[in-house]
Amino acid sequence: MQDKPFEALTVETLAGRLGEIDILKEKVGPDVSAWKVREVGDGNLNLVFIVEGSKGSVVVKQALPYVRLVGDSWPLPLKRSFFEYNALVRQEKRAPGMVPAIYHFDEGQALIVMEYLSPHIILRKALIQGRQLPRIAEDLGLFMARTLFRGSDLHMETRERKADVALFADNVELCDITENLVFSDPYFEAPMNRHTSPHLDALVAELRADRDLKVEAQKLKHRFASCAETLVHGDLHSGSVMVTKEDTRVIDPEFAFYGPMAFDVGMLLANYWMAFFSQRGHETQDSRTDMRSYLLKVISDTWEIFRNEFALLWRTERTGILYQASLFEGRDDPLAAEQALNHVVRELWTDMLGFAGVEIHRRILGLAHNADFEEIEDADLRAACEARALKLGRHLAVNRHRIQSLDEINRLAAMLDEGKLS
Ligand code: SR1
Ligand code: MG
Repeated sequence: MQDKPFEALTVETLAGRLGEIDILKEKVGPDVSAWKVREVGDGNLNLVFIVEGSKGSVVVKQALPYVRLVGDSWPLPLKRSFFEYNALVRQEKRAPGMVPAIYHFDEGQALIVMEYLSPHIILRKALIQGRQLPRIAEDLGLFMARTLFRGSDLHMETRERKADVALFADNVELCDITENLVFSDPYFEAPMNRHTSPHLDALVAELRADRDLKVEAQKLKHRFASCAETLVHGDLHSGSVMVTKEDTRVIDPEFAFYGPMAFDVGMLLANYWMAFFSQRGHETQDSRTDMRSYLLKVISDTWEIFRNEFALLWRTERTGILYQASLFEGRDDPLAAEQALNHVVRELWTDMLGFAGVEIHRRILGLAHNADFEEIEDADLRAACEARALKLGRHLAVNRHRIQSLDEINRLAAMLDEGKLS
């Protein structure tokens, strides 16, 4: 039997088209005519529906054959839904309980039916509102260490890993988005770029003329494109995390592919630094001083938790072909494996800082901006916040091999934020 051709769901057609799927009736309720459907997608790419019924609710996420943000002038393959589904399955195995439960996947219609997370909200929205989430550093530090370590040749059986590298290598178009939007477009006048103008024009010209910065951005792109170390989430910013005070979940891994281990960590920390610099734009009568301190602490804690968990997995789960235990755990040299671990963590550190730097730049200079800054209505104030972030981003990308600690970076961030450095 031939598969039905792809058709985008609508609020009106969803119940009729998905009402026969047993798991949906079980989760939402048997009376399909009573289902309430809302479209809530506010991301750049896909449709997202919440379906409510007498028994409960589910989320239906469907890819569109184009980039929603731009329209059908930018086609984008539906197969990204396949990669998202497969990444979610692997993430659940490697870091249990950290992604939504998956109820149903339809490859032809590019749709995933999954757990409705409630009362969760998107982390980015929470941070803009000035809400402090007590669990994010620990939960996301552990999530990254577990998924990144367990998806690499440090842990996996290498035949299985190579097959998986080949599977995800077909996620070409989403990698292409990142390769252009993150690593190249911010550094020249790419057609879809925009920035707060004229306020940032001089700084933007300076950054685009900065030879050291452009070389570093291309070195990072080189790592991104050619270093198939582990299955990365590929788009781990604060819009890809849903939170309550008690729970943290990671969503939206459609950009997943085998890439450099530090990419997810750098992207996440970059989004925290941007949240930090945007706080002055959201400060009304309520001071955001505590929120700023909280965000800097989240950054330091996330890295520390990531590093400690990575070290624990190194000592207890290093079953793969890299730095193989039989070579390093001899009785005569107990420190050899620790020396190798220090080397690997040092490389993660410098890569992470570089990826953070370019992620900051692309969110202010490129096509896809962050609500953290976009929701600051006063353009003077927004530009002031963005300029500080751009300067930190340049420092991270260019000086990453010389930077020793997050304390050092956070002190610099605080000085920029307080106008003590220009
Ligand atoms: C054209 S897509 C723009 C951005 O949206 C996604 O969330 C990714 O971050 C991508 O770079
Ligand atoms: Mg997304």
